Amino acid sequence: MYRRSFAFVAALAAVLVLVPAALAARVHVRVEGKTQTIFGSTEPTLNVKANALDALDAASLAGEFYYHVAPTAFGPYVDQIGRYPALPGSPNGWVFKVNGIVPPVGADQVTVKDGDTVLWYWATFTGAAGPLTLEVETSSVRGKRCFFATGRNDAGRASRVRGVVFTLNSRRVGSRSGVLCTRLGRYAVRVAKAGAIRSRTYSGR
Ligand code: B12
Repeated sequence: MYRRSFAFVAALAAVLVLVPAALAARVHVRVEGKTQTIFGSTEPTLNVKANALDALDAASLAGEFYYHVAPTAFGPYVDQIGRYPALPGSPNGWVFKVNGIVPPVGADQVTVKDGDTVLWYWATFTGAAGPLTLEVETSSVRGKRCFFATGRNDAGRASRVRGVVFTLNSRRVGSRSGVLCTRLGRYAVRVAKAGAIRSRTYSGR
């Protein structure tokens, strides 16, 4: 009798542990700081409880970095990630995108689902619009591997970006055109440009 009720309690405990993990969404998360990547240059997949604020929390847990949430009239507001706080009165601070778009509401209001990508980044505003977030597109052209630097605006619209620096297998290569072609092979590539948010690291053949 004692043994049977022990087995029942153990089974119940296992269910209670497994159910929340099963309910969590599997989400790609990256955090780009002012001067370097704070978490997840390859956008690893994390278990995220429900929303874009939880995605930051999951990354903070996985990457052991500090962040701070302030209560405001609009709701919870992330006023610091890592070393840098968003100073009151300054136009710069922490912004997030989900699947390449800046949502017009707070992070706790944006529910995420399996396969989504959440990017948190330090944004410096020079005008009304935020900085472009960079991506690398790739294709093979006449037996060569070519990389194309693309920038996405707040609404998620993509355009070619010129005057960039690619980091190709740890080697920095400037490109005025925003295109870099090299021989076929294994690569790890990312792209950066002053005033834009560096891309994730893409790797493959
Ligand atoms: C400046 C500003 C920012 C700056 C803040 C810079 C800084 N150093 O603090 C930056 C660019 C960082 C920013 C970020 C965001 N913002 Co903003 N921001 C504004 C703006 C233009 C002015 C706010 C202000 O300075 N008020 C004056 C000061 C004296 O009052 P305050 O209460 O102390 O203001 C603070 C809070 O408003 C806070 N704050 C700023 N934005 C947001 C957004 C949310 C959701 C929360 C909870 C707090 C918050 O920062 C202010 C300064 O410390 C307002 C529009 C407006 N005219 O109000 C939008 C506004 C508040 N932001 C908005 C949004 C959506 C965001 C983001 C969620 C966008 C995103 N997807 O990333 C992020 C916040 C993410 C996070 N970090 O948690 C919306 C909020 C809508 C809503 N109903 O929730 C607004 C109303 C713009 C809009 N019309 O869409 N923002």
